[in-house]
Order: sequence, then C-alpha cells, then structure tokens
Amino acid sequence: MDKLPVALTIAGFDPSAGAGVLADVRTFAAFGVSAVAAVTSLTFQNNREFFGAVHQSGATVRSQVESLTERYSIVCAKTGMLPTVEVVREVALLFRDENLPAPVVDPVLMSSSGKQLMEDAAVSVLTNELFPICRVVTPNIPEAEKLTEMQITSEAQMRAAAAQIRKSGARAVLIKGGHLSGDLSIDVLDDGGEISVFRGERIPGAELHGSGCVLSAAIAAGLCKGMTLKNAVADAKSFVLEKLRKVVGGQLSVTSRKRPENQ
Ligand code: PXL
Repeated sequence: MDKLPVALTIAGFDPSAGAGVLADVRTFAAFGVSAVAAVTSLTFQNNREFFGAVHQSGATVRSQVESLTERYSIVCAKTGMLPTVEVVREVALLFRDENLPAPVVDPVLMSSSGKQLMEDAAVSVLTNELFPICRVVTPNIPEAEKLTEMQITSEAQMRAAAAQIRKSGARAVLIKGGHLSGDLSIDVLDDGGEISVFRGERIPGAELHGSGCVLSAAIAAGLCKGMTLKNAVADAKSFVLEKLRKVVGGQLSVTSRKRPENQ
C-alpha cells in the first residue's frame, strides 16, 4: 500500500498555538502541505507567559515518530524545541534509523518570554549530532551567539557566525537578524559557503510569539515542494512578514500587545 506523503514536525506543544507543533502544522497547511507531528514537551503557557513544561522521554518521542513512519512517507521535516540531551540524541538517531529527509533545525533555546527551553548540556549534543544531518539550521541572534560564543552586532559578524556554525557540520545556516537594531531586518544565509543576504523591511513594534517556528516550518514546506533553499527562505520570509504586518494592523493577536483597559 502506498504511504501518504506528509511533512513531519518534531517540536514542543504550546497550548496557545502561537509556537510549537500547532504553529508548524498550521504553517504547513497554509503552504498546501499535509503535516504530522511528534511532541517533545508539553508546555504550559499562553501568548504572554510561560509557566512550565513536562518533557517527553526519548522513548515516547521515538514511539510517536515510529507510529507515523508506519503509515506515512515523510517528505520533509523540521525540528523545534528539543528540551533534553536524551530527546536530542533520540531525534538524531531517529533521522538516521528511519532514513528521514534532512530537517530544517530551529535551535530553540529560549522562549520569546525568556524561559530556557533546552537544558544547557543539550546544546553541544544538538551541534554535534543534529547539525551534521540537517539541511539548514535557523538560529536568531541570541541563539547564534550562544552556539558560537561570539557577540553578534553586525552583518559581518552574522556571516562569521554562520561560517563557524557550518564548521560544526551544518550544511547551511540562516541567521535571523530580527534582534539587531537598524531600519532593515537583515538575515544571512550561508549555504555551503554561498552567501545570500536578505534585506527586508523591519516592522516596528512587531514581535510575534512563535515567528521562528513559523519561519522554519515555511522553509521546510518550500523545500518539500522542490524549491531551492534560497527561494524557500525568501518565500518563508514573505509569509512571516505578512503575518507581522497583520499583527501591527491589529488583525492578529500577539504576545507583545497589551490587553485593552476595559477587558
Ligand atoms: O518560539 C520558540 C518556541 C518554540 N517551541 C515552543 C515554544 C516556544 C516559545 O515559547 O513554547 C513549544
């Protein structure tokens, strides 16, 4: 029997649906890609505050993925929150054992509200075991700083950090410059040493909980449709920018917005 082609996300569960697997599945759907999900951590949060989390074990993550690969053909994948050494190791093993396509790895270290989402000891395991099998890794500036132990305040430093992360085995690195100051939002893609710089409009006041999840899922969806990485990134950026515009225009609710006084 032919297996149904789907995208796979392996990430945390955010019950407010701004980030994690719910955001990923919604993003895949927006790109016309059917998706399935394995949960790495059950988090307790809403769109403003993070209260805590109960992490899955390596075995329960494996059981989720194995029950999916029984029935579906995974045509593209992404990873998000991988909270512990055990979960990172198991996910890296799963990609090898199940011969899954090279994932988009979003190295989720912190929540937008500042909570640590990956234990410190797992960071080097992520670098050593998952980066070498990914298609692209997508850190924001604070994540890239933690991964490289560099301070990053300029485009030149973003390029240097991307090159350093690539040395640890990642085939490609997209550093998202949204946290830098300036009028433009600058993202640097280093794909095997070929550099593309995306200069986009910075939307003042827009800070969307889960925008990193949406961007990485959108990149995976583009790859799934056969786009080049560069085109998939450009397309994914437009998709996120459109969402941010809606936030600023008041059509979507968001973490950084205050509740109206009378509510
Ligand atoms: O945006 C990072 C992120 C990823 N995944 C989960 C999250 C968050 C931020 O809170 O909760 C599950």
